[in-house]
Amino acid sequence: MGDKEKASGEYKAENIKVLEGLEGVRHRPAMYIGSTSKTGLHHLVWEVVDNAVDEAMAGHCDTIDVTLNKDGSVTVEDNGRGIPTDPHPQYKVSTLQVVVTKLHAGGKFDKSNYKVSGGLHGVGISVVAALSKHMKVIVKRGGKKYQQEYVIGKPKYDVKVIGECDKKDTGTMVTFSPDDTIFTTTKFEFGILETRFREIAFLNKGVKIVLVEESSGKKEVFHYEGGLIEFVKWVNHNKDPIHAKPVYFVKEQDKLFIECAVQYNAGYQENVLSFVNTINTIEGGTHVAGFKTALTRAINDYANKNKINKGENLTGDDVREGLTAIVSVKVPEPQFEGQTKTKLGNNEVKGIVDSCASAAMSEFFEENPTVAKRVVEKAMEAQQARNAAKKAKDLVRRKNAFSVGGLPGKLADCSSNKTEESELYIVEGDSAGGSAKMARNKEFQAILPLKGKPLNVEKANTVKVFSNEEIMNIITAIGAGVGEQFDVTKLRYSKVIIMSDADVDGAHIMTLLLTFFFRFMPKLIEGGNIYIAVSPLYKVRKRVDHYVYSDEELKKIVAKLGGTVNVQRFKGLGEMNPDQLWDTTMNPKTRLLNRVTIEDAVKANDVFSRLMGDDVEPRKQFIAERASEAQIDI
Ligand code: 1YM
Repeated sequence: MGDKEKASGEYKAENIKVLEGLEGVRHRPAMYIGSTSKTGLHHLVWEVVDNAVDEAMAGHCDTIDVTLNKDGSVTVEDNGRGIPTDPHPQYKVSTLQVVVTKLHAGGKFDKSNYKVSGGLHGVGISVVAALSKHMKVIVKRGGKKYQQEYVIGKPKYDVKVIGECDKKDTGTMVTFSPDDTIFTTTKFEFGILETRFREIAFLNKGVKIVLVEESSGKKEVFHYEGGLIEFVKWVNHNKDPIHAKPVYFVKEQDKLFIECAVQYNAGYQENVLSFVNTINTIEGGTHVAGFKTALTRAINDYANKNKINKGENLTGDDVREGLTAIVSVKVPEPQFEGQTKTKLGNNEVKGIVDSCASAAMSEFFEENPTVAKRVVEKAMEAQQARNAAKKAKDLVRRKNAFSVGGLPGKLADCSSNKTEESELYIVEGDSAGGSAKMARNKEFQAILPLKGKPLNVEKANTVKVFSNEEIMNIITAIGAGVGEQFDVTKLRYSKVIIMSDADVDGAHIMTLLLTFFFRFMPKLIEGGNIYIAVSPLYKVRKRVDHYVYSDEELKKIVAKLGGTVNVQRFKGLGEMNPDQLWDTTMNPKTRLLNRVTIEDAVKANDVFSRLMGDDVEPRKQFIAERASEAQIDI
């Protein structure tokens, strides 16, 4: 370590704090990586790549290579400074060994460095070592190549020099094979890695990430010099932008780094994606609050100054119709809050983002009056639509005045008023609705039958949405309101279960409803309150009844039972008698429910836009792929 490095305080071996041993990691892996399923497995890659990204954010690295090797292992290589290898003052072994074998060992205590450490990220490379049956690290630093190997986190030998290299050639290479006694699957998926790496590359402009899958020869390079400008265009790629050039600003103030890109499209949905140290903050937080306040103020100021909007001010909802925005901040010491620990809590961030965004937006509007005018006009349309929608809502409310407690007439409510035990079944068609009403347990199951296909909210403006009777029935039945007014304490059911036929029409209805929930009640999805009931396709009778959920399963069962017999195909839920419906789809003891979760807002948004766009093919494909999955990660 040179004197220069010491003086700048970037890395001091004695700064590495060691909290505890690694035994606990193998004992309770889920505590460190969330789960031992597919999601947890991919966390291992995020952990290692995060280290390389930290190095890139600190300005020392510009290329990260990730290779899925033929033998099932993964290699992550960066061209940063290389993990330090000098002896650690306390442990008297190489710092590299301390970093890999001790939990939470990290040297980045200097707050001028941004570190990826939120949610489950940031537990460190030691966790990866502990959960791998084999790991190898090679470091190039100071003209030498060092190596050490580990078996379930334990070093096989001391760090050794294995060769020389150019002094300027530096970096870290980590190869690991996940332990198959810990994980339910050890197969990495190109698609999952691709989505996250694209996001990382957008958020760290200039950083190049190369993903290669050796077995298939697939290769993707993620490298965006335009950063968030390209990100916002990419999110809008299947929408219709109302201005070609996104609004863009970047600012560094008080060790806080802020970057934003904004582009309006002709649609009606609001889409603000936010990140803190490249972590997707699904629940928003102070950075998003600051941005939203600034946007509303800047647009109102412009409209008032230029006398475009007379009278009533535009609200936040008005100015965000058709808005796509990426808000990315880098904070030295982020505080994460919320249910999924994806909400930024640092109070100081709000004001700084607000003032930066205000200045940048106002400047952009002054310089681009045509765009500014279009944006204001769009917000004014939203304002008119909102006022019309309010009238429509009042009308619906009055219409419903004669039904019990303002609830929709079609709702067969349950008798319990305890949210935690109550369930709402949204059922396709009146005939299935009728069977469901007979089949249900009245105590805690409510039934809301739907007439025909629900409205595609992706393609409708707010007036249309709020004057749609079926949609209003769903909103009133659930009871918690929509959008920013959504109040989870008013929720009337803890489970909202979509029950549609196991055919293409049923799957279409399901996606239309999911789109509605995603756009208008995303908190219900985030809170894990939305479920899809999986109903059987066949009944095979031989002494006892077997309910069968797929064609594949049918083949197996028929083979096992020794030839067909008695196979009944259910054409729809309405064809089942109430007993069958109860047994297969409604009895909490025997039914199969898929919980709908939002894993990644960026991916979800893309999926929904593609799903609900004009192109029919991707929709069919999605439905075919996803409809029967055990867990739907939109
Ligand atoms: C493929 C994974 O781990 N790269 C990496 C890690 C470190 C450094 C550089 C680094 C950091 C610092 C100084 C510093 C780490 N160093 C440490 C510790 N890639 C990968 N590249 N010099 C090098 O933070 O000051 C932990 S990670 F603690 F040793 F400094």
